[in-house]
Amino acid sequence: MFMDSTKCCQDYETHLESASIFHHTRRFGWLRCLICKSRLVYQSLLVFLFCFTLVGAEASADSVFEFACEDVSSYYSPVENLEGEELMKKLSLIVSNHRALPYKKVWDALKVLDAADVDNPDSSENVTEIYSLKAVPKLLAGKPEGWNREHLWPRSYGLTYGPSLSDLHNIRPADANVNSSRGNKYYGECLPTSLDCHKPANKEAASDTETDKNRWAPPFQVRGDIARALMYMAVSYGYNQTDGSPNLHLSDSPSIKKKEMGLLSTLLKWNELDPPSREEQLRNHRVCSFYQHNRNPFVDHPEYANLIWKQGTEHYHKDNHSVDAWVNEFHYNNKGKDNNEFVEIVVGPSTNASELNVALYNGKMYRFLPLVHDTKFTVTRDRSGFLIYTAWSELQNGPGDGIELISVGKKQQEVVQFISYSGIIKATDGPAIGLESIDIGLQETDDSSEFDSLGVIEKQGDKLECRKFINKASPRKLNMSQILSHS
Ligand SMILES: *[C@@H]1O[C@H](CO)[C@@H](O)[C@H](O)[C@H]1NC(C)=O
Ligand SMILES: *[C@@H]1O[C@H](CO)[C@@H](O)[C@H](O)[C@H]1NC(C)=O
Ligand SMILES: *[C@@H]1O[C@H](CO)[C@@H](O)[C@H](O)[C@H]1NC(C)=O
Ligand SMILES: *[C@@H]1O[C@H](CO)[C@@H](O)[C@H](O)[C@H]1NC(C)=O
Ligand SMILES: *[C@@H]1O[C@H](CO)[C@@H](O)[C@H](O)[C@H]1NC(C)=O
Ligand SMILES: CC(=O)N[C@H]1CO[C@H](CO)[C@@H](O)[C@@H]1O
Repeated sequence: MFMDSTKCCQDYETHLESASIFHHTRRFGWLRCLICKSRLVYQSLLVFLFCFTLVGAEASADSVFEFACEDVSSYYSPVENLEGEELMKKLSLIVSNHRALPYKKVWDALKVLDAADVDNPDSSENVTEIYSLKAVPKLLAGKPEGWNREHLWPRSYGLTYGPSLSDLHNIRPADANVNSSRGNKYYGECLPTSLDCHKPANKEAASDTETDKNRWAPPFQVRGDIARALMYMAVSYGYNQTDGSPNLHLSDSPSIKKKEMGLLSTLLKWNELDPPSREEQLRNHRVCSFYQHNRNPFVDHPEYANLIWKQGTEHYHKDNHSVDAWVNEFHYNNKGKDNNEFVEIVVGPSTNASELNVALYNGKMYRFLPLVHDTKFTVTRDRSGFLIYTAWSELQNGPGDGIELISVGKKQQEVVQFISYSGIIKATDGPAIGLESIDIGLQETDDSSEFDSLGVIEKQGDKLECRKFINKASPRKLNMSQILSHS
């Protein structure tokens, strides 16, 4: 009995240190401690006094009160092994029952959640604006020369005066001018044929933003953040809305009338290209602990996105590939700072390289490189007529890492090759989802030279024979000892 109650107060103090910056939540710390203690079945007056004394000594203490959302693994345990609509519904039940803030309280919450100094949010004098990524003084909240509350999922797409309007997962500070130029455009990159594409999207917006008549693309650094925020909205407000609020949905044909925001396929892509950052995870945690007592599942589990929305996509794997291409050589680890990292793909004369992508895996997929990406890959032609595509790209070191080659045809995508270099891995998302890799059985180490590489010396169909090239990496060139064969 004594142990339990003491723990109550100890947790309370530990929590304090990590969260001592949050003055506004401290104030009722003592009360929460009492609440916590009253939940202990064997509470005693003695312990009560003991604890109360501690509270007195730590007058600025935060609470021990743990919200369900703080235990991340139990929070998601009900959705284990689910996918598709079932996963979405279950997630909705988990996240939708949150504590909604009054809309006017959102200002103060953003000053903490989006503070420019993420590690010292309370003392930080600025917030970071979402589309310009510039710091702006907190004091300019709501001022025409300052920042305002940007709804990533626009109000016109179905937010009413219910909890959806003030949901902190969906609101970010934005420069007042940039906010108004985004208006209620849906998210997407300009079409290549677009005649009215502006880059940047606004003179105050970051240089890597763009917009046309209907679409709006935020800076690369936050594209994934925004995608995951919209996915949260579609899940949290996708079902059973009351008081006349519509259910929200994502789609590739956005419609204000149908409350369908988009572009879904673009958001899925951004989720993969820009995985959750530390800042984004910290923000999610703070929304849970200090405000809404719920989490954005897609920040904790970005792979849920494809499990829900990519159900319709056919994953097509066959043994006899119509595609003649393979990962031929790569370098990922050496002594000291990794240098000269690259991946080289060989493409046979009958294969259209525009339809090939490389996906880099670290258990999950974390980077996607289209072969025709003009800044990533260089292309050289071998005497045999084979093309050699080489990207100087960082590759992960360590277990669970792999490289995948995908062919993206008209309707279907085909995993052409999925290799790994530190044991077999099973992909948990991306195009290889559910597939096991072929381990090439060779590794580089922290003692490798920056001129080493691993590469194919012979290929017969799907069978690869690889070799470690010590000090003889040959990016952009086939190795002499390599025998090309059309499978
Ligand atoms: C929607 O309401 C129905 C009927 O009350 C309920 O069975 C279901 O669980 C609800 N679904 C979600 C996702 O809230
Ligand atoms: C806050 O932002 C302003 C620009 O808006 C900048 O001049 C100032 O240095 C920033 N403060 C800090 C502490 O970074
Ligand atoms: C941000 O822009 C939207 C769309 O133009 C507008 O409805 C909203 O009022 C703006 N927010 C503020 C606080 O000005
Ligand atoms: C692959 O091709 C071989 C011979 O060309 C054939 O026997 C085999 O059935 C094919 N496999 C598949 C999965 O199509
Ligand atoms: C190669 O694929 C791209 C993209 O699908 C397509 O636009 C192009 O026409 C193809 N080229 C050939 C020669 O088939
Ligand atoms: C291991 C191996 O066969 N390496 C060969 C790769 O190609 C170079 C020439 O480009 C040869 O010198 C190496 O022996």
